[in-house]
Amino acid sequence: MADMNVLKEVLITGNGDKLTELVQSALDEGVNAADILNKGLISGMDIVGEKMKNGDMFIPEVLMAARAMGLAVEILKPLLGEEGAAMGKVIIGTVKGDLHDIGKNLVAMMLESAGLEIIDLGVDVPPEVFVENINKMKPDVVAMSALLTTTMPMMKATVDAITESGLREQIKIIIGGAPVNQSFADEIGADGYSPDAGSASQLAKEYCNS
Ligand code: B1M
Repeated sequence: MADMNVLKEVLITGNGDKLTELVQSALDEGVNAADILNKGLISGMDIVGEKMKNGDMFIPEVLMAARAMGLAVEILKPLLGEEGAAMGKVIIGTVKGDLHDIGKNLVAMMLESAGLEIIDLGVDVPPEVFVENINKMKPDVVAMSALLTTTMPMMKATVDAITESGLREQIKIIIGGAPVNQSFADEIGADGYSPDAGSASQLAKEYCNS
């Protein structure tokens, strides 16, 4: 039977080929795709984070683990979708100064599989680029991701820029990422916060339908 500890170990070593093999065989054994993602890949990435913090892993190794995770997520992607598509348009991006995109990509993937149209602005997105795209693309929801405590203030700067541009009333703003929470969302004037990709998809659907 698939062992999530082995999967985590392989993720940490950054061996993408071995990881995708393990993910495929876990699926073949009937393990649920969401369990592989949450109990294997995301929890493996948490260990990578700990090792990074303690100086036991360095940036090139973390990048290899991140790349391996991306390959594994590609396999899971078609299996994580939801039924019953809701219509709506969402702009998503990681805020300026922040290059972390694994969580943002997972959120984008869940939203897409929930039937929403996604405009992914990528990483390191300045407030004015969010504003420009809201103007041009007329989304229902804007989703922002930040993984660094130092880039959290950029979420407020982005909300402020959207407000100053006069576009705030036309959209809902939702935020997420490891260092942020509901009270930070309230503090910066966002409409909502989601701790993970699944709940982000629920929240975005709600806002698109409201
Ligand atoms: Co970085 N990094 N990193 N890193 N990195 C963290 C975030 C860190 C916690 C590691 C640590 O020290 N323990 C730490 C931040 C400390 C802090 O701010 N308090 C850190 C640091 C310090 C740094 C650098 C400064 C290191 C350096 O250069 N000295 C540097 C900064 C670069 C920059 O951004 N300017 C840096 C660089 C990198 C890499 C490039 C090497 C790589 C990123 C590769 C990539 O993304 N393509 C990397 C990685 C991989 C991590 C860790 C290990 C893993 C992040 C991850 O992908 N997690 C991370 C430690 C950790 O988080 N455990 C760490 C898996 C992912 C699925 O989870 O992104 O949380 P997450 O997303 C979740 C939820 O948060 C939520 O849903 C997702 C899925 O459920 N969510 C949203 C996310 N966005 C959302 C948006 C929403 C809703 C929900 O919108 C509505």
